[in-house]
Amino acid sequence: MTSQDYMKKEDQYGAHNYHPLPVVLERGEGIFVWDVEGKRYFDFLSAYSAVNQGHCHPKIVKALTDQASKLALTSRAFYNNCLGEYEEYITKYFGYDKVLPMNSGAEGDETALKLCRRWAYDKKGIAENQAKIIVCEGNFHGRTITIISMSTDPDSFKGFGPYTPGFVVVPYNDIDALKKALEDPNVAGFLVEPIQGEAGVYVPEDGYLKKAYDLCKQKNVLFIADEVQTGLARTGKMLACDHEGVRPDILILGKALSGGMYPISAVLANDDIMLNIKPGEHGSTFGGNPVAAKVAISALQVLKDEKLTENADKLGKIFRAELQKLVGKNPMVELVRGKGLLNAVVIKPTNGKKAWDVCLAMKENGLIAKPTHEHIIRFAPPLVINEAQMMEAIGIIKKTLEQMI
Ligand code: IF1
Repeated sequence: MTSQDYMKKEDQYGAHNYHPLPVVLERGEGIFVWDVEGKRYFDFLSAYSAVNQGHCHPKIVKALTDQASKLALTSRAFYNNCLGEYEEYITKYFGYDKVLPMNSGAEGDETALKLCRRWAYDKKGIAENQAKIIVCEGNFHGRTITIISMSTDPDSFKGFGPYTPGFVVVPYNDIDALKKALEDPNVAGFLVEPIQGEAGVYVPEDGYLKKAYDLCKQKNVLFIADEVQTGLARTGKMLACDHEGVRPDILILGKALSGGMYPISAVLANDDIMLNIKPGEHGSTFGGNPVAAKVAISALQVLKDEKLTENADKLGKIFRAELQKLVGKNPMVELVRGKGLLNAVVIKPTNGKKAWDVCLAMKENGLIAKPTHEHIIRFAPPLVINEAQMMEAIGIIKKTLEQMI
């Protein structure tokens, strides 16, 4: 079968809820993926930051296969010999009392919302059903009905009402607006992405997160960080909140928690927040299963063993410095922004060509990435990329942008 055959089959039998770049991938290893015709590409999306450790990392594959052939799923109706080991490992890794294991990032965010509301009623003393959670314009936290109820993007929420109440929207990166919203005594939490990924790698001003955190503490409001995309070394620190020394009251992780090997998410918090949810009040069939437990331990170990945080910081600076040289030279390159290896280039439509056309042309030149919204291309390679590979990839990006004008 050719790529066309595969794409036709998906079109015929699959829901049309995506518009993928026309490339059919068959194999991945490290920073590279190969299509069904055997062509190699630099992967500059990393499955939206799920493949930080590189495709099919041998240590993570081994953790998966070893456990999968021993005991894959017990459900939480019974104990197993993997979950406690994982819970101890991840809570010590990030410095929290407890972890609540889930599967998708959206489930992680939903869990954080439930923990926040329950804390509001049981500890802060907000009247039942009156708790409010502040979120930011341009947020992306997943695709469930409650999460899209917080969204300001019609592509996420339009046509899916009625919506879950209890959310207050403030502009991102606007401390005054947050301060005003925090005047409401029924506010229980502030849910924020340290860098807004889907919004186009929107990096807030230095100090925003710390000021926001301090305002929340003054008002006894929980600071909830969605690090599903920004966490796990992606931005050049283990957590994006670490850039400002902020320790979230509730931390949400996902994606690279498995190195792209398995759906794994986790919510971390201390006992005064975590223990308000009692047995039987929350959970999931696969949450914290033995395979997920072993895979997550391995994926976290790889981040530290291979110093991926430091690598992301170093190579991210090279990436932005090199692409910045095109600003003012290539009319298509309007702006370069990001942190670590979570970067984006804002493309100015030129000669009728826009971000999507740049991505198609880069694909022809051996590098795959995808626009977020119409004019922004996100560049997020696996964090295992080395300097020589980064320079080669930058060469492809520059060559492609030259060809477009
Ligand atoms: C899609 C976007 C990125 C996330 C943050 C929670 C979740 C995500 C900060 C939910 C998921 C994914 C979802 C995927 C594409 C991708 C995405 F374009 F949708 F917005 F990365 F920016 N918090 N992001 O980024 O995690 O339930 O997916 O495991 O839905 O198209 P999930």
